[in-house]
Amino acid sequence: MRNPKFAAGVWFLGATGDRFVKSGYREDRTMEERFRLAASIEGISGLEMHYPTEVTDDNMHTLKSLADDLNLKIVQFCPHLWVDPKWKYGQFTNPDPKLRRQALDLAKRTMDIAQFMEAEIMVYWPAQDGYDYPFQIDHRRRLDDLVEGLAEWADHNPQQKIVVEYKAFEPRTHILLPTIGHCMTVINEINRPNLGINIDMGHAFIMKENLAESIALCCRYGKLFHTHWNDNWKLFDDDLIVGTVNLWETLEALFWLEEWGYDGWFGFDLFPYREDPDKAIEESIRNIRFGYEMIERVDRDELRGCFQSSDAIRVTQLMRQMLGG
Ligand SMILES: [Mn+2]
Repeated sequence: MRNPKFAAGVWFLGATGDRFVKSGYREDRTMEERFRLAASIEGISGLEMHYPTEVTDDNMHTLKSLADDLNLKIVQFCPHLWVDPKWKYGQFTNPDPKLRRQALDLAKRTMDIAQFMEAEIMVYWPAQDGYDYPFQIDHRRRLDDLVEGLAEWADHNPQQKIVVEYKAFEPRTHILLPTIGHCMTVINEINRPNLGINIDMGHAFIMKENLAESIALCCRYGKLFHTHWNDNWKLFDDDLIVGTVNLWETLEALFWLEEWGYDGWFGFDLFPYREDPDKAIEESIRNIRFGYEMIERVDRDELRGCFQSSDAIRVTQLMRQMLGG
């Protein structure tokens, strides 16, 4: 797999604000401008987006035609539940059954539109499903709701692939299903062929997961349907350019994805506040491609031989060889 399929999230192609510069560090772009910007990036052949915020009932036909004209596949299509304050206490796990039902209805409607958009994957990010304080939620009940909600959504259209994207915190201090282990347990319990996982590399990093190990658990059960790429300092979801901080873990992930035969998308979930988003994507693509070149500098069978001998000294030498040493 020397030519991965790369997709860009449209949410960071416009203005990206933080809580200090709320309106963002650059001018915003319309959705049409974001589509065209993505299409101008060498290597990008897919887009990721949300309904009903980025894609709306009014613009969906126009945007689908534009994507077709630009030769861009709609990869990820996601119900944007966490941006509506009415779900501040939970989406599929809201303690109010009416709000829970509304969240599921929006997810199902998004799934219906995903058919029209010919989207490959739908994402469920629990986001507001979680808590901020001890004793704030009924842990037994909220987990029931999450399992039942995901199962009901998956059964709404068994032909449509869904992935759960785990992340431990932000916006809540604790989001449900914070790790690959939590996620796999629930996915295997629900046990639907169309329900899998999206590993966001940065979300794994903030829980000190080693990517290769998380990938192994997910691929063991055939549940790695999608990947999100970025980097961070393992304290917060910084969404930096791929491979800039945790280079070795990223290289090992690239190696193991190839070993597992992963043929899914590489989606960029970056959040460059100050950098041009197209440049941040271009650098991420270059780093991933260069990562493969680095891995290629070492004989694959010799590397596999190290797994047998567990010879860390030889591994160190091979790692230096990857760096050109
Ligand atoms: Mn992500």
